[in-house]
Amino acid sequence: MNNNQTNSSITKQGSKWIDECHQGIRYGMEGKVLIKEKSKFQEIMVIESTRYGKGLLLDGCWMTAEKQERHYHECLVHPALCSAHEIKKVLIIGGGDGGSAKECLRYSELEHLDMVEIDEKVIQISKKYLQEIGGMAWQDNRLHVKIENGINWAANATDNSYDVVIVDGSDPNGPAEGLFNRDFYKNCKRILRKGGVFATQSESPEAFKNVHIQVIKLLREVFGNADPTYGCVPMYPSGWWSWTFASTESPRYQKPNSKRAQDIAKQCEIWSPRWQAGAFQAIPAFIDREINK
Ligand code: SPD
Repeated sequence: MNNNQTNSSITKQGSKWIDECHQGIRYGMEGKVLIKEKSKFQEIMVIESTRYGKGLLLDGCWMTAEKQERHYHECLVHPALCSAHEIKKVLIIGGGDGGSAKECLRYSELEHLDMVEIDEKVIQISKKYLQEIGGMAWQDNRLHVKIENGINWAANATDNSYDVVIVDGSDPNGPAEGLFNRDFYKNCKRILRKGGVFATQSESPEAFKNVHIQVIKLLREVFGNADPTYGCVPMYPSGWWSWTFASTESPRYQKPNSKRAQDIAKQCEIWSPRWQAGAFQAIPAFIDREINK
């Protein structure tokens, strides 16, 4: 039997194909649209998919889905939180669906988590439709949600005020554009404490090759140490995604603290110290050449 369906008219009743179109390729899921609204910043859509549960799109681009989110959030959060010297105070810029916050709040050492999300509607809609993604994060009194522009937040925050800074934004067009530039990265470095770690989603090495390379190069210039990791998020363009980590004194993000890692790995679907070691090694040759020349 052939399970591949290439004809968009063959869908379950009431479902249709919902696609992100990128560079002449469609990345799609079969499902139903539950809500489609315009906020001050973007179009927000939640769908119920046949395969990956409920999913979120911003301006027509896939952000996350219930049965995919751990492929992304675990890989963004745990290399940073397992390796920073301390993790008492953490900042997430973006992350309005709550998935990164949920991963951060697994650490009992964490005392205070600021989440700075520009679009309040993303949070409202995620709380209502995507409860599985944020889990209990929204009820955790260590989480402090600020509705603000993350670039301004980083520019105005006090020096040495966070142990970890995580950037969980969307692609570099629309509201997330300023999360990919030097001034923003300089502020992130300034607000990190000694022994701190910076983490950002850094797009696809295939579908967003230039942005991906630029992020790594800029972070190396600003922090001194920065390295990408690679993994699989099937719903995103090319399915091949990256997260880049940076720190000042040494590439400490490559060495998870074994006690923390042991506790967290038990709760993870994708991340483990072994996954992390492999992910830092699995640099595609064409990217390796570009970032080291
Ligand atoms: N092209 C997709 C980029 C999405 C990166 N952020 C996703 C947000 C999930 N919390």
